[in-house]
Amino acid sequence: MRDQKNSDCAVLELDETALRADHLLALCRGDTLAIRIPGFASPSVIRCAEEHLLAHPERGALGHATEFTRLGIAYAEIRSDEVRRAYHQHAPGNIQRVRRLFGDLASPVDRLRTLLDDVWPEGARLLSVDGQKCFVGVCRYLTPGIDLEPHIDNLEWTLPKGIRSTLRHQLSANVYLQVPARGGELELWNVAPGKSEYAALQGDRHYGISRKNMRPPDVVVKPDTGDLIFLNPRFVHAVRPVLDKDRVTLSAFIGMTSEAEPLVYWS
Ligand SMILES: O=C(O)CCC(=O)C(=O)O
Ligand SMILES: [Fe+2]
Repeated sequence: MRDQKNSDCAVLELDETALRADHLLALCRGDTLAIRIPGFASPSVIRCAEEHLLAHPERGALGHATEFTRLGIAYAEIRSDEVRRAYHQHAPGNIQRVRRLFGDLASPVDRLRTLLDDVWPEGARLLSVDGQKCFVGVCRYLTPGIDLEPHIDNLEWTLPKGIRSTLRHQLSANVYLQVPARGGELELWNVAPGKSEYAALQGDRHYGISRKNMRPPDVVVKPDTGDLIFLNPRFVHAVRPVLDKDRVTLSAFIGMTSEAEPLVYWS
């Protein structure tokens, strides 16, 4: 298990135009725990999200966990062939729904996609699994009282049987569209458990690690509205309980095989 106490360069704060492939590689290696790009979503994009996204009529409960709501099915929710089919079938429509919602403005998800394409030597593209397009840009709503327990994320857990991922690294990217005044901080640990270590920390929980089994986080980041934050989800991370209003994000995972291959993204 990687477990180094070194929070010197824990969070790198950058302007969008300064982002380079090396910064993403540093995140993959665990040299930095997060990259924060303030103001990635402009005030007019935020206003548009407030008008059209926050109370979206199709906002629904997450398949396996009704305390979380989201817009669009995420790959990590796939537990059956039926959901897998629905996921791919609705992927293009779900992408277009977020795009349309921003009207004449570029959606933060599309801006993230082009940013990754520009930054990475071989560009970036939407992930396909077995020839089928994935969705990207799930909108997650954490309502007051809700938190995300310490956890890690891994694409491999929900790939169809017989399909192995060639990804060497996975990153998370979140654009913060609404942040509560109190709560909703992102907690990061400089700890990347392997499969069996994670299972041991988890016990018989259906997701995540109990907070009492973790030391205090190495870094706590309070996102600001409009931020884009990248993190490495193989390192344990969590979100503190949201207190006064919904915490709303647009979210994507990013996969990396090598510098000679395009990045891939999905939700
Ligand atoms: O919403 C956040 O700040 C982080 C969510 C998360 O768990 C992830 O991006 O992997
Ligand atoms: Fe996560």
